Amino acid sequence: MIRLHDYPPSGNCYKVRLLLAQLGIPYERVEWDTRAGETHTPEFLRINPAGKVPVLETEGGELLAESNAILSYLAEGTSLLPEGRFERAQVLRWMSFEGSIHQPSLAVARFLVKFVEMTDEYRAMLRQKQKEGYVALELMEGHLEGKDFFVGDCYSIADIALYAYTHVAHEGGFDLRPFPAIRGWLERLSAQPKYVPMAEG
Ligand SMILES: N[C@@H](CCC(=O)N[C@@H](CS)C(=O)NCC(=O)O)C(=O)O
Repeated sequence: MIRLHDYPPSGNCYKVRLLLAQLGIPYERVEWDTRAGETHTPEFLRINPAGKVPVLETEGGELLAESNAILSYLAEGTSLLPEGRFERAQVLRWMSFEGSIHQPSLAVARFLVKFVEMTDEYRAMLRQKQKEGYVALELMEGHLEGKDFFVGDCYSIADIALYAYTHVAHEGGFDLRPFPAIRGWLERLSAQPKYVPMAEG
């Protein structure tokens, strides 16, 4: 059986749990408490030398790190990863955007608000991350106007990748009221069959 090396509060791990649930794939979970440093133990570093979850362990025992790589692996051959060359590249585009612009701002802001004891230095960092996060949200809003999903007319892993930290953006101090297209898209995603929320994922 597939095994997921997981940490429940992590949006990156939730992306994988959401996709596994929607594809109806059974899996085992091994939890590592990142805040207690468990992903930097010799035992975990053998699983991922980068010291980060999620990591997927395939049925054959292969190890795959990086949430968006895991989404691509699991979605292969399903409707969640389009077949057309251009559409697949668009999925990659939005997952790259998530990894390079969206996650480093929205996920880090959430981390600072939720998990870090505030100092002046962290407060300044939070302000910067929120500024960058709003730029990412503006871009998403512009793209989603008049569209149901990020790529073509279909729900894809690009949506799942971006959903994870957008639906908890308020936890990082973001106000989504000025973003009606994003709010509509969030509702559409949570209405998908076999949706699981983050806490129960
Ligand atoms: N780019 C990676 C980021 C993974 C990541 O930052 N994981 C966090 C939890 S959300 C982690 O394991 N942090 C532990 C640490 O850095 O010590 C991905 O998309 O999977």
